[in-house]
Amino acid sequence: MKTIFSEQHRLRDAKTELYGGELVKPFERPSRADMVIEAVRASELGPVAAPETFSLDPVLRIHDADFVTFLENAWVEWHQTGYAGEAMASVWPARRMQCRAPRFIEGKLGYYAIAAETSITEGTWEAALASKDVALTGAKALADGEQGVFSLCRPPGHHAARDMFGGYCFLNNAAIAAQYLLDNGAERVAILDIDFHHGNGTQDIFYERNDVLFCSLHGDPEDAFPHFLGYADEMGLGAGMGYNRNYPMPPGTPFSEWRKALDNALSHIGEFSPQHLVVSLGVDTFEHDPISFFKLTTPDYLTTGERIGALAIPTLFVMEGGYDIGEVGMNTVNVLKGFEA
Ligand code: 7XA
Ligand code: ZN
Repeated sequence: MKTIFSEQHRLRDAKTELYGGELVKPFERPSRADMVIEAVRASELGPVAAPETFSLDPVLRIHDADFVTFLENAWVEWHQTGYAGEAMASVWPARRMQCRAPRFIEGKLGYYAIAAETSITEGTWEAALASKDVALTGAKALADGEQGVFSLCRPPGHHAARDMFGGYCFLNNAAIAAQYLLDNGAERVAILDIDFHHGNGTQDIFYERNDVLFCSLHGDPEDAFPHFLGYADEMGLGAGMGYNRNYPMPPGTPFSEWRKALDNALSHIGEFSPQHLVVSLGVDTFEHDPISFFKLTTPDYLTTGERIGALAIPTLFVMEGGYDIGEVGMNTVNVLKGFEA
């Protein structure tokens, strides 16, 4: 399997994340991608290629133009204020207030952010652009006939909605890739999100559509970020009714339970009969992940890949979460190897 990877991910190197009431070194840091690419190279999974550069057109198929302009200019606008720290949302259009984007960057950050942990820094926009190129290059290879491709995206994307960033995400790489596949011949694309966190952005983007089936396995939002989306009763709306499936699971969930949800999602995907499958691949379901609460072990990722591969649908794996611990590379590669087995 070919891996698409860009060194430009390093441009996303924030120094601060708001976590537990403190400003800490971000969990979403460059070494994550370095560990994954190292494991890919050591595994002889296949060639590693740099991405092509795409225009903003495929991004604007998913994201609103004003949001894209905001992301492009946010760091410069923040820096010009003279604030000493990184650009961080601290005020929101809360209930019974006006939901509009104000002129000053502090207000714009709150308007476009889903949460406060994700600071915007110099280089963030450039890294997000490169990450979407990684996803689109993988999607193009799939459209050209590849059976499986790994887009090692960083920064990740699944929390980004058409006009919102947060949860370490800016552009929704998986959604941009899925739309590219639809725009290049596919009639139906399924997205399977196996990151520990609910893919609120992806769900929101496709919620009223029946050409994209979205299935997400994740920590119950009662207990886990993003808290305000990802419940089991969110099934889609209008034409999209029935094309959204959520599988929230409680703290401590082991693979024996998680795999039942996976099998259920895979059977829906099989019935949907898509031309392509996009997997939002997060490995923060791992038992030792520092910010999550499932109990998957390293061999479980091999089984997960095998089960996805059994569908025999051309599949693009798009990297989402999974934090900076020794096993992050091996767990990711195990999914890809299982898929190919
Ligand atoms: O898949 N998404 C992530 O891994 C990022 C979740 C961000 C959680 C922040 C909670 N303080
Ligand atoms: Zn996650």
